Amino acid sequence: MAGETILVLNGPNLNLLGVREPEIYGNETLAEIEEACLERCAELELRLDFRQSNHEGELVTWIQDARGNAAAIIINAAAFSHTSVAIHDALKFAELPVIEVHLSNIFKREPFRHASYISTVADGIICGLGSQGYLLALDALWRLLHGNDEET
Ligand code: CA2
Repeated sequence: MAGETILVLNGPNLNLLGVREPEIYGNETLAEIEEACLERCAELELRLDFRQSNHEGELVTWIQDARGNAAAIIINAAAFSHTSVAIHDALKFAELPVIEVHLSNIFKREPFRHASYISTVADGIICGLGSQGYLLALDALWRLLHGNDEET
């Protein structure tokens, strides 16, 4: 069965997805996004560890623990993307492939969302494609981990 573990981290308020602001973030709940990621991981023979926290320190601890336990990280740090040097430092320390995901196109929104502390430590960034961004990130990581010579 499943091979490498992909840690998918979700930051503050993403537990509210599907409940409010569907015009910005879509209709899907975070549980539905997790389910779609699980299905894609099954196809790619990856193991999924999908988490959400409203607490910066908890996200930092999970990133620290990923070193040696996960093969790569997908992170939507939500509002912490725009504020957290601590998450930036933890991702740097983890020395793992990192893909930053945002549901919305942060560059089409308020100027304070245009800068992300995650982007400078990420291998790739996907934004504006809704929940599809998580699935694209899984596909991209599979290729990063296995090279470009095999087709899925
Ligand atoms: O577009 C994204 O994925 C964001 O990371 C979402 C964050 C926002 O602060 C970032 O700038 C962009 C906000 C997540 C909060 O999600 C909510 C969902 C439903 C209702 C209220 C907030």
